[in-house]
Amino acid sequence: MPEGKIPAPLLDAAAEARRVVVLTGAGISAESGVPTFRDAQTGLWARYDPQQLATPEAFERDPGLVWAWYRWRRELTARVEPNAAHHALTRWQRRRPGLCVVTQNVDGLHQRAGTEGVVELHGSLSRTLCSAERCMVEDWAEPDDGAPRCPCCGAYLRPGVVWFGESLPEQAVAAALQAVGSAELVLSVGTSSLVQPAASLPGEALRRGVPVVEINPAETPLSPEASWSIRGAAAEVLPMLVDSLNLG
Ligand code: BV8
Repeated sequence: MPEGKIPAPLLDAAAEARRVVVLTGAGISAESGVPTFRDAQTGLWARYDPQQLATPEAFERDPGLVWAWYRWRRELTARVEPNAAHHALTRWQRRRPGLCVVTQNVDGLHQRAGTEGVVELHGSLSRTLCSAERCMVEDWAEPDDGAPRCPCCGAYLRPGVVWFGESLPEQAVAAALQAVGSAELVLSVGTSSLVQPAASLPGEALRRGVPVVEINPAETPLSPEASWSIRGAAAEVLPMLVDSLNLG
């Protein structure tokens, strides 16, 4: 990607900023081989709409199908590695401890790349809950088919993620708002900027006069409002940006 793709004023703002917030979506994990919500799911799941599966109604209707989908995603993400975009954010955070990643992703790849203090707005595939008590469950008997049951109360187990129609964890929302509220620069990387309330976070910064940079190969509803909207893949643009900062 030509160096010129990153505007000089952005390089200056990024080099000076001490408090940076990076809002990430499924696109930052695309180059690790994790299908995004808008890409067709692969194989068996190609015929399902993830937005229909990631709901309490789908789980109520067919817990075995929804559990199998999350088990497939958990096994897929366990087989992939963080990519250069995840690693670039870790490098940046090591030079600027005030950098905070706020992610919509549930794949845990930011943490596996060494980024600290990741705010998970939509939970994590690595956590499994009792669907009745909502307590974390570490060990369970995996049935040949169907969803496993809680060893304590017998209710179905569910993934520790936030489904459409469910409220986000209060602590995560508070942490995200606090980070954006004190940010000097916000990046929005690899998200379609469609899912609320995450999609409203960059606007909170813009309203404070804080610059917002979007990195995405495609246009999104954020593109016309962003201070800079860079058309490019996260694993190309983020390393280029971080390497150009001479963070000392
Ligand atoms: C809630 C976890 C209160 C599960 C997910 C207004 C306010 C509040 C709520 C709403 C509202 N309007 C509507 C709602 C309801 C709903 C919503 O936003 N609906 C949308 C569809 C309109 N929101 C909710 O339900 C939220 N709950 O607000 O609670 C409430 C309660 C009841 C009723 C009302 C309100 C909960 C939302 C969380 C849902 N859970 N994930 C799981 O993962 O299975 S969302 C899930 O989808 C992801 O986490 C992610 O957030 C979203 C997908 O979006 P992206 O991450 O952006 O991924 P996507 O595939 O869409 O796009 C990928 C992008 O990457 C693309 O732009 C592509 O161009 C780009 N890309 C591709 N390759 C690359 C790349 N970019 C860079 N580099 C590349 N190489």
